[in-house]
Amino acid sequence: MGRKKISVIGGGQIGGVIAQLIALRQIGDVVLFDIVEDMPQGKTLDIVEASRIDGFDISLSGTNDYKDIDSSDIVIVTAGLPRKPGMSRDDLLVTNAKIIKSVAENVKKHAPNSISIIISNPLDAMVTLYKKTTGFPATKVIGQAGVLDSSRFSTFISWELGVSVKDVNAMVLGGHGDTMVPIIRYANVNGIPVMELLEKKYKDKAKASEVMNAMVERTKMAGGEVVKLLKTGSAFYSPASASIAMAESIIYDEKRVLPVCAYLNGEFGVNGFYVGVPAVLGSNGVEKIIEFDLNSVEKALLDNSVNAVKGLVADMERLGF
Ligand code: A3D
Repeated sequence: MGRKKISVIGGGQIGGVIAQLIALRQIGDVVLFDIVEDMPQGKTLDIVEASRIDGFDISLSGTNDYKDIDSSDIVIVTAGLPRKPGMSRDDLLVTNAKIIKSVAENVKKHAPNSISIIISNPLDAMVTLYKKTTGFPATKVIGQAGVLDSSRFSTFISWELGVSVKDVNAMVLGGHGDTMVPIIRYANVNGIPVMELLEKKYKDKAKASEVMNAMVERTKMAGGEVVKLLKTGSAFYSPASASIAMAESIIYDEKRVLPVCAYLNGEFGVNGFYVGVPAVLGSNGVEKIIEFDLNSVEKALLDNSVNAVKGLVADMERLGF
């Protein structure tokens, strides 16, 4: 079996880190595409010149020509503007919709059999537009949001409890906006419910809830927290890592259960929309949506998030996309 070909569309902050991670982990060969002349060529040259030091041996190239993405196995889309301080992800809608439409048309032409992972914001709307423009099967167009949002939630839990983040399992569902839904009930440390550990720590149920709610709120606003600190862009290391976890599950057919932005056909009561849910990722893309029972509070929160996604998609359609 030859190495997989992974094309990264958008060679900015996230695209550059993705290219380097693919090299370091030797997951496949990389083509980094951007409309800015010479920049993706410069970035990939810089990365490949570390190959002797880091000990990787793959092909990395930068391009401004979509022909070079021909017959890619995986396409990771990071093209589009990031947020500036004070902006919501939804403020990027018009600018990034134009970009995603042109990217999708070109991927459809040059890499029709690829599986696409979309990162550009506003995520849920951009995945929807990309799927519509390419006409690819929904199982092969997947959005990255939940892997990162869940990792942020897990990080805050590990700090609060003073335990290794490796033993924390926590999941965030719904749209990738301020309405996202961190699932408290199933958050655990090696199987032990986080709420139980918080109640033991504080010996007070109300205080434990207060601490958990603060972590939930921080998770929902975590992207904005980074934007505010960086001042000139948004998070890029962690979204890049999240997309690599998804790509690896697909390339190695790992069948990991990851929270991803997937197209729903009735699951969780949602029909015909992309929403963040747990799904099995394997060599065919989204191989299965993992449904589980939500309690009434979780259901109401998810419905609220789904409504926000529906509103955003409706706005995008009204704008002619
Ligand atoms: P940035 O460093 O600006 O890189 C974006 C790149 O896209 C630039 O190099 C542009 O030249 C390029 N580009 C613009 N138009 C086109 C086009 N038509 N075709 C190809 N490339 C083009 O941004 P970034 O890497 O920091 O972020 C990229 C996107 O990811 C933004 O939309 C962010 O909002 C989004 N983002 C998503 C998450 C999620 O978890 C979903 C997290 C952080 C950022």
